[in-house]
Amino acid sequence: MTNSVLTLKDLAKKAVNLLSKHNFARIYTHYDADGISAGAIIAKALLRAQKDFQITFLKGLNDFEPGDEELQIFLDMGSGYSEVMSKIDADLIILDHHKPNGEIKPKRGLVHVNPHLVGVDGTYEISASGIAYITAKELGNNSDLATMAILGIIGDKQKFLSFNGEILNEAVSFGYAEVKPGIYLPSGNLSKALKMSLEPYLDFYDKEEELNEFLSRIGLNWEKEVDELNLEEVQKLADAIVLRLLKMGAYEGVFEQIIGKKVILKNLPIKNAINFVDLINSCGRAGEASTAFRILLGDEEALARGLQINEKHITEILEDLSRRKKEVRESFCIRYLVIDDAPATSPIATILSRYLMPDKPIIVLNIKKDGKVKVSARTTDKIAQKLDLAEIMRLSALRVNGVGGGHRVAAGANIEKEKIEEFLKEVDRLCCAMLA
Ligand SMILES: [Mn+2]
Repeated sequence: MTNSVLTLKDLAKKAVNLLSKHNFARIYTHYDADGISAGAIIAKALLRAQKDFQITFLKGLNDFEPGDEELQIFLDMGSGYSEVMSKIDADLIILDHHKPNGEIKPKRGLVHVNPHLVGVDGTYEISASGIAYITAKELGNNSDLATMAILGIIGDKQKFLSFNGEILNEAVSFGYAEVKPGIYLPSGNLSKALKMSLEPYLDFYDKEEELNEFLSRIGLNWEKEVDELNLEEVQKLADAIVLRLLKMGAYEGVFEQIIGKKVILKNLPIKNAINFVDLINSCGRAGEASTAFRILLGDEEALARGLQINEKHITEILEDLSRRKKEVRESFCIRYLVIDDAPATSPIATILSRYLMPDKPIIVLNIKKDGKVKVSARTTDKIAQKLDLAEIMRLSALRVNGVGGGHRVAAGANIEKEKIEEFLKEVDRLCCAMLA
């Protein structure tokens, strides 16, 4: 039910009202950069309000067993699982930007803060960490947490428009963040940054010679630090990167996202926003979401550990990708890749859909050891103008007794191994139907 009279801020106020009745909250959040940042924002705000919490990081709510705490907060999840939410015997706060699915019939108090419920776009204009930030500001003087919300915005590949734009403006005007001309690249020397970057993915991993040629053509030394390039050097590098991406056949929509500005987070332990997002995602995928969470709360030991996890994880992804890209199959309206027990499929799906094969949606199916299949579906926002991957995943999974959902450009599903063929056929059929 849409209630256009209410705003997100009104809903956040209601959430704070419900919060005020409790001294302890059980928090459940998603294990990616947006979810972990949202968790850190709420945790900090609760601590400052002298409330206690326990936080758990989840991949999803499929096998969810609720605890018996009086107040349970769901971040970056919950909206799509009305049945699960309706069974929980506790006061509930849901701060989520995924499309609501069905009506939640709460056993006790419920505040559901979701942009879709108030006519705001939840795909590009606000993410869970942005909603958490708006809520935190209603709870106390928490505007310094805007920089954590920025991590979630970047992590979910949203745009700095509308609510997200306001969050960035606030962070800048209070001096917590700075926007500088630059390129979206991790910090470090040029050679390493160009090789290890996932967004933009530049396809230099295990292509040492090509990389040397690339750098010498633009007259830059590989040892030069990315953060120390002057404006002229940034410009040269940006031009060369655009040329390379064009040659690779990358989706042109990535250019405006990676070239032009660079966000510096002055009040967080890692200043380069891109690096921080990569690190949080790496920790989450490595089963170390709590390490990322502790880094956000300022733990220095956790930071040292997180840096190691990140380097190892990115190397694994790049290696996996260079092996698997030849195995991508094509059908009428999609491309797909079936892999066995990969460490992470979503970055592979993202890179394939944005940088290497952007002309059709890409479906990556990861067969886990227990026979369950985790599906990641990705496409560009250009294709997503016509087609909704969340809907396609939901319907195709439903057909084979699985579950699916997500966003228009990035969605997923869980199905059984025996159903892969039938599932892919349905995905292809629905994509063709929507694109026609
Ligand atoms: Mn999210």
